[in-house]
Amino acid sequence: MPGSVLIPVLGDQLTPTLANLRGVDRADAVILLMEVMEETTYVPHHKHKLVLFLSAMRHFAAELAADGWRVDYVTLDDPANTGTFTGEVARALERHSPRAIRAVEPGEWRVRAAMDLWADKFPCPVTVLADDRFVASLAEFRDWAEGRKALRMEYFYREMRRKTGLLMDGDEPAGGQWNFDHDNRQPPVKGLQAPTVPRFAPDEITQEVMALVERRFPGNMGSTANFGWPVTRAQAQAAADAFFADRLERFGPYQDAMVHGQDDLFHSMLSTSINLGLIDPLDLCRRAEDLYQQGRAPLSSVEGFIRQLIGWREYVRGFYWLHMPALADANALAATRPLPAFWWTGETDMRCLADCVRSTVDDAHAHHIQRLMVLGNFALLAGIDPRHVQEWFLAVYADALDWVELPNVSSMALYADGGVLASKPYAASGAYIHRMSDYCGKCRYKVSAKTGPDACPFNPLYWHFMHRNRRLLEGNPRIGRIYATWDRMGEERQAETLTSAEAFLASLTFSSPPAGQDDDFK
Ligand code: FAD
Ligand code: DLZ
Ligand code: SF4
Repeated sequence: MPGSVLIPVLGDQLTPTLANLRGVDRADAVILLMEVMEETTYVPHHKHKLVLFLSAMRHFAAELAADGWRVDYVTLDDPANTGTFTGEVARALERHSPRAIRAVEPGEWRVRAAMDLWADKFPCPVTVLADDRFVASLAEFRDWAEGRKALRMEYFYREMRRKTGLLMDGDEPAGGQWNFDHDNRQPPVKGLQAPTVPRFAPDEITQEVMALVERRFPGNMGSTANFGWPVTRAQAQAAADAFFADRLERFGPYQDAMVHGQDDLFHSMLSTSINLGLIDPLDLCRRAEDLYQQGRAPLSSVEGFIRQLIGWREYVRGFYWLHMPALADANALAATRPLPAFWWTGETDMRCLADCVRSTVDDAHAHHIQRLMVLGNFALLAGIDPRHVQEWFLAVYADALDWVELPNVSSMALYADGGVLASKPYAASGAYIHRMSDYCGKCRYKVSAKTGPDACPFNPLYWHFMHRNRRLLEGNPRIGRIYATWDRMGEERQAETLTSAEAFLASLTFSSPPAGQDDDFK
């Protein structure tokens, strides 16, 4: 339709009320969805992640077409596909000769940099609208952050509570407290069993994508055979219904718990649906709040869930855009080690790490505390180069997009920004993992042993980390006291500890990430 408006919609913008679709006359628009090699290969994505994005895009295109929109969908196998968003928009201009392009700002810096060139490159006007699917606009976050010496999520979260009115009694927080964090750290009781999370049988569209992914990305992590993530709005709603019915009640207390083989526990498993735009996080918060008001869910669980969404999720997004592009290269602790090979295979005697990697390989998922206190903690203590860790997290989790992955990995887990996001490093010895999980009992290592070949590697690594970063951390009031304990150990035990850590580090083997795609398609 010459003279219409071209509306590009990216793979994480699958929302019918997206800013560039609102107020547009369906008869005057062409929506463009693009499967492109640049997006499918910028890291070696887990196969579930590839299926999730491509299948959800295809389902969204069908939903829009059924709703009366004209949709132009470019598949990955299209022989004329240029492989980039910019190249595909250029081709679409030839097909449709639109009078204007109307886009929504992308979630990633990399894509934003490409989109910023469109206005000069293309002959028609380009409008890039703000992504208003968040509670705080980027300008609001910037204003909040300006002039503050240290940014802390807790204070931003309170602003978001006030702004949304969620769990507020007038000006006061419901229950008289902003935060029920201390109630949300229960270790798992013996025999703790969580309800099963719904999985969605692949329909014809998903099966086609699964075949495409196996054909073109055979070496990537995982297998499409057990794919079960929600790929439509209806499936995302069903997943949310199951969470509210079966798991929200115990979400709070067991938020930080880990149980071998139970990958989801009481978590919502909704991050993929939220990040793709299949489900609105604010709707989820309101549903949780209703359940609290009806007396059907405890405040500590509901507050904990809402904090993750309007607190952490909003906060890391604002933080990402405030600190990019420097954040991507941050390495305050000068960590240089490559990623150990077992991060790709799970082949390690460390039972906690083996289980977290196994869950990741199986389902492109691990829950928060596994990501932070097992995988992230290990990478921090072992001094793994943040760029390798970031690339791994971005590749292997189905919910991973740069804006949410990077601050979590670089600033939260690895302290690579030197303490801008987190007030102290999330560093812990084996005792923490032992307290919060059932991993240690059957591990080949002894969590109670501090040094020697049988000692839990987290124990000497913890002190190795503290020792080698003393200059940077000693002045930190939240961690500095730990050095008094180290000094009291005496030279002999200190030397033994450092030798144990170094022997473990020397035993690590390294490998490159998987190839990414079949050679025939390179
Ligand atoms: P739940 O535990 O049920 O939490 C509810 C929701 O809150 C999540 O769906 C998510 O949308 C949001 N949320 C919770 N914690 C965070 C957080 N720290 N930052 C942002 N949102 C949060 N989340 C991603 O969406 N993508 C990532 O790439 C990602 N990478 C991470 C890397 C590391 C090292 C860490 C420590 C955390 C990361 N997270 C990431 C945050 C969190 O681990 C996942 O959102 C969560 O595990 C998803 O599972 P769930 O939906 O069951 O979450
Ligand atoms: C993650 C992903 C993948 C694997 N493939 C595509 C794709 O082919 N087309 C697309 O529009 N989006 C994809 N995505 C999501 C994008 O990476 C994401 O929308 C941008 O990075 C946001 O800036
Ligand atoms: Fe992990 Fe150490 Fe426990 Fe083994 S003993 S499961 S390595 S924390």
